[in-house]
Amino acid sequence: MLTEPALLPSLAPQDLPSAVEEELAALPFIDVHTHLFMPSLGGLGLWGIDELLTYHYLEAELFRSNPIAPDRYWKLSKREQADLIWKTLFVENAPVSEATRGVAAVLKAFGLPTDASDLRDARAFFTAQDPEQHIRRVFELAGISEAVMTNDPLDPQEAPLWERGANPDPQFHAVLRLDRILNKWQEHWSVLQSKGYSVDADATGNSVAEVRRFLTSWSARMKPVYMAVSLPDTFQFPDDGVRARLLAEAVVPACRELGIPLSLMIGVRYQVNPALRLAGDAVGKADLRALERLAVGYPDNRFLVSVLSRENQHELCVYARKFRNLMPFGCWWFLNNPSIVEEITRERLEMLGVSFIPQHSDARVLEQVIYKWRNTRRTLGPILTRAYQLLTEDGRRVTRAEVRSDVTRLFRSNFERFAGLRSRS
Ligand code: RAT
Ligand code: ZN
Repeated sequence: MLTEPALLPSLAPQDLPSAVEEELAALPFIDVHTHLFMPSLGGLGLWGIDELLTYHYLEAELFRSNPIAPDRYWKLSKREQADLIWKTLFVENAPVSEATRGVAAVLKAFGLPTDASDLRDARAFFTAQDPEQHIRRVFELAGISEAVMTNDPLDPQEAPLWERGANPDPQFHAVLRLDRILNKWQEHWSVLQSKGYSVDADATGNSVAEVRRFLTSWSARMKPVYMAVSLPDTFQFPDDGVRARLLAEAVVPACRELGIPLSLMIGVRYQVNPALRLAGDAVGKADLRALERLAVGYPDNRFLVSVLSRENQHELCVYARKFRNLMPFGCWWFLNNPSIVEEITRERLEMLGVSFIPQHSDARVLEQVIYKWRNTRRTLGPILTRAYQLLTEDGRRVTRAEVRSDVTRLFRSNFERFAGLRSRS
């Protein structure tokens, strides 16, 4: 039996909501997956009102409420696109969707009008910001201490910046993204070849060893906290394709040697409507037996896993109960809506306790972290409170220290430990 002093001072049921809310507000979170960039890669980073409005989540919504043909839309300048989205989704309609509401929340956070007929004030505000100071302020407002980037060594814009030696920044962590190598080998093997790696179109001969050499060399340059790939709903492992071979023989051993996890984001149906470009991807239910084979086949590797289909979420929890080398993270993309986040997070808490990472922002535009993390705190507060209320009703009160420790695990230390962050220099 637990002794009374260990439980004291326990929280009375009526104090639970505010205790949870305060702990969530006080902790600086780690944003474990974004598309943001540290200042030394600054040219790549998106920020400001025009980028916020032309986020691909909003572009998808534009085409539902405005008759403009995608072809015509893509010919407009960024400014004209932003004006059109503002007029359609914010002036002619109330911005009630998750992605539109987010823009309103960002404007409000900076004291800008949320119901203006045009973007003059917002543009003037963002243009006046010093980029580096602005990043620090946005992180403060979002309640995050660090953001994990997505860094593509085969991106023609990004790679040269790293090759010249990009200055690291303590608020940003790098991630070696593998989509071009694992999903688009046919289009990219010759790029590796042009960089001095002896690879071929069918990934035969030395190719696998050379890909591993490439990953090792880029890891030395980027110091990634993990490697990552997004995968289709049709992903199978093992199979006799190039992807599975490169995964098994180059990526997995490289991650193991470096002591870093591999992040698998599974369930995208790429370009079901190519006319929408980035907004043209959809979702499909995946066969998570592929994940099972990775987890069981490589017990010394660690896998961060996010699945895009709502239908796969329960299975992912079951697999996480079987394999401690799987870490479920985030409610990704089409799942990042309060109703779905709530369902998934409750399921995870019920099945995994606090041994998972509830959310990442996936921000592509700097200021999005403000609304995305605000929404996460708002959704998570009642869910955690409810879990503690049920526990209290069942006779076990919780202490403030326990709430703090749970919140810390969920939004910081599960990631730090799983990625081995603390053991790095
Ligand atoms: O959520 C998104 O913005 C998607 O377009 C993807 O970028 C996804 O997050 C990914 O990293 O592949
Ligand atoms: Zn992403």
